[in-house]
Amino acid sequence: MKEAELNRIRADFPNLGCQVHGHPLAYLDNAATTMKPRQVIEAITNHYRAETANVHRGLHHLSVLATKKYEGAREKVVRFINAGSEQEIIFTRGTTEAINLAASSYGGHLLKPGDEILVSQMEHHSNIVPWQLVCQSRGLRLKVIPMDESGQLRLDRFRELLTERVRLVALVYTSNALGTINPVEQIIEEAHGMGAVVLLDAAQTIAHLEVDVQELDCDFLAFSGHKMFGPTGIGVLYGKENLLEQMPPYQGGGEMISQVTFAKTTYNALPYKFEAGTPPIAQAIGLGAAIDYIESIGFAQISEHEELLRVHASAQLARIPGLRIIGTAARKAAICAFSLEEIHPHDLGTFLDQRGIAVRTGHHCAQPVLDFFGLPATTRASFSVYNSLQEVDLLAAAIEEARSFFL
Ligand code: 7TS
Repeated sequence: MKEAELNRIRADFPNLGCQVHGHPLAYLDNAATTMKPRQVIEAITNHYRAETANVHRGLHHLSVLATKKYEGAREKVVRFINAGSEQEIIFTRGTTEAINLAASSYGGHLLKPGDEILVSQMEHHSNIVPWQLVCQSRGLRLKVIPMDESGQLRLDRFRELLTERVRLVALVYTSNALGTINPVEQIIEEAHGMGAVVLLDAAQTIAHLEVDVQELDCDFLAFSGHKMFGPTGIGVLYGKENLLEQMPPYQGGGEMISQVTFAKTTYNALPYKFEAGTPPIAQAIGLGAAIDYIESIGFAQISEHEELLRVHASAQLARIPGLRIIGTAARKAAICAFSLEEIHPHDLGTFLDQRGIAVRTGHHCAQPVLDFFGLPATTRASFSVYNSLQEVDLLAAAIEEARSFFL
């Protein structure tokens, strides 16, 4: 990307211009959440400033307008991931709630005792615990696809585990702790061959790669708005219509019903059956603006620039003595996790923060990954389209400095 183009993109993100401890911010914690462009901030504030109303509930002007914008955001999501229709897009609070919805409604009602669910060793806790809960309550079994030292799934073991008892595979598309991009196309095809459905956790993919649910043929897909330049409090569960039709509601309340009597309640049509209560209206509108923003840059440019950052960061970090990159899969996103000799990641994170560099340290809500590598925590730099090669250099120089300071 030309420098002028990068500067133009950076100028859209007011928060990138802030100072931290007297240094310009270098924001390298994009896997946790991304910054928001002014287009998204304006869409949200405009709703609250000039167009506040509840949706689907009023005939008055503002309510009609809010409904149009809220449903317009859903149409944008349909186009963005190439879903079949609006019926297949359920707004949730985020990836976590999307997976909980699928686990509770699909896992809790359409799977039978003795059925098996496959997850991988590199899942975020939000794609482990909801399945554990449903396994406990329904007598299902959870099995784990292991990975190798590079952080790639053991496909040989996946094939051994994939028996006809496996009814569902829940897999992370891009690992937040390792950066690994899993071969989801192949896994979906093989799982379908055994009659299992597949849920993809696309939280770390959605802002970085084009996702086409019809081409992938995944059965469910979950993602969060706040990791794709949108607000917190909004996410999506995509599900194939025929599956969502069979699933019972996840929560009860207003909006999700057709008729309520004390004798019997009937439910609303898709997707409203799964959207009980006043939905996150401003957040959905913000998500729609975030989709417009991503499309205005284009995935070609996003992928090219992030790949440049990944290659440069991997090379710069690899030169630092004693630094061990955790996650060296052949296909990786711009997420670089590492350990540095005996320096505790929290000490390193604090040291970097003093220089304005924001990284995340800890287990990244993926404790089984850290257990596998025998580490209590790692330091993780994760990049977005607005990061620069200079920020990578700053990070590498500050790590070198930390090395001399701590060792
Ligand atoms: N799945 C993956 C792969 C994630 O990385 C995360 C959040 C989630 C699910 C949960 O998303 P939420 O929006 O519902 O919370 N990951 C991170 C992270 O890596 N650092 O902070 C949050």
